[in-house]
Amino acid sequence: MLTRRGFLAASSAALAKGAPRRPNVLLIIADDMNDYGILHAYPGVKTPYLDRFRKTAITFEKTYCASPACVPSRAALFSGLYPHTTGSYLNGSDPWDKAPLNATESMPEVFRRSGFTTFGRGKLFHAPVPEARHQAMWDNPVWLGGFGPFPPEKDQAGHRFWGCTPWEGPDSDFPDVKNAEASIEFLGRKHERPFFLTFGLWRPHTPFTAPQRFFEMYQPGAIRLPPPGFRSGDLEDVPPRGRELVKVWGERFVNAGEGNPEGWRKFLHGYLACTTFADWSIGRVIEALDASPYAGDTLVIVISDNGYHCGEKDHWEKCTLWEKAALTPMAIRLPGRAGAGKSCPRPVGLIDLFPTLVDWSALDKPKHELEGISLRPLLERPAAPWERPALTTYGERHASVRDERYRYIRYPDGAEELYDHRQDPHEFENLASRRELAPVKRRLGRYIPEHWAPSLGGRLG
Ligand SMILES: [Ca+2]
Ligand SMILES: [Ca+2]
Repeated sequence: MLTRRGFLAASSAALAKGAPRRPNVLLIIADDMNDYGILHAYPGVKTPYLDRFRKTAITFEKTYCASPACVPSRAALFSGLYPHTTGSYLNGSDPWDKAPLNATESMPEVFRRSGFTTFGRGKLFHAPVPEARHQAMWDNPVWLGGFGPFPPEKDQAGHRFWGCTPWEGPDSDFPDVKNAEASIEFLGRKHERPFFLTFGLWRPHTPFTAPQRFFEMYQPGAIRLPPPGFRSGDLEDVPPRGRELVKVWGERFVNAGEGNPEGWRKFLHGYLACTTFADWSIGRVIEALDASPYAGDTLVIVISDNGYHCGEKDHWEKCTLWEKAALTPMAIRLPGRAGAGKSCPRPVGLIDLFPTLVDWSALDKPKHELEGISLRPLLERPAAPWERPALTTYGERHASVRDERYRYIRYPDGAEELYDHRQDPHEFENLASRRELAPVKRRLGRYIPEHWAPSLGGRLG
């Protein structure tokens, strides 16, 4: 493992004139990939490439998004600012051409100003970005792609995002495949300067279409129902505002759940197939890196933008404050593979990635203060002490704070939830009314923001 001195030496050496160039960075962002993947929270999930990657990386077992939806999560990731600072609380908030993000520097902009070649493909910000700003971020003409291909109308289950269909067309119908190939092509080129390559996937997000072979890797009869985090009647001890969040999203998938096991099995089959498809797309790019001259001096980060419910807490998709929506996979491979195969149990946030990269890659200081903190101490020593819990918010004044043991949730009306993960890893039993746990709520409540920026708009569901 690299010592702190080793890290500092590497950074100062990188800054010294004529020194070897700084390590490259490969950032891979899956969309809506929950803990079934890298963390194997669902029995039987198939992620062979991520499993192999994990052996070469440090896995952060408790990484939380700043917000459990694409746009606000990515706004926080790429700006280093929390939703309560920017007002980007929801999908549709489209923050990049509004204050304050229009006057900040995004992660790729800081890499570029610091002398890196930047290359971005696929689902990145998931919000409109002014063209001039796009050009300031990326050296390549960015091609994003989209959620398609969508299932044929007869399989759409009422909405083009809800269908669940093995795709019989060619792999190249999928933007993830095109973007993986563009990333592989980029890795095959000669680069004089260090690079910052971001590959953003559109899967396992709905619609659940994936090349047929990924569906065939799961036998429908062997798909476990219910998933391990499900308990009948689990919402009975959840306050009304928490149930409202479930209602906004959960009713989209009325054709699955306790009353419809076949629909539920189909949903899980689609999500698992798309998870395995994403695993393959991620694996192809990492294999290309490993076969390139950059294998030894590239920092590799694999994350998702939010977690995902597959019926746990009678809920589908994301946009809640519970573990299932807030927890995202994260594994980081250091150049030289220091710490390979280790796990870090400390609670951290995707918000911490930007400051970690500024620190690790010795980037020029961003023009604004970042709100996360560098994870370098945990990359050096995954079991190092860590005081700070992770904050996840969704909408104004909906806050969730996670330390290593507890999750504390507070809604705008003051209603609370408290879960003890040591006894209850699926957050079945709300302990918020237990008098003896008041000190835990007080301690975690101190991390709930006092000031909330005015909302930039968007939609709750
Ligand atoms: Ca997402
Ligand atoms: Ca419950």
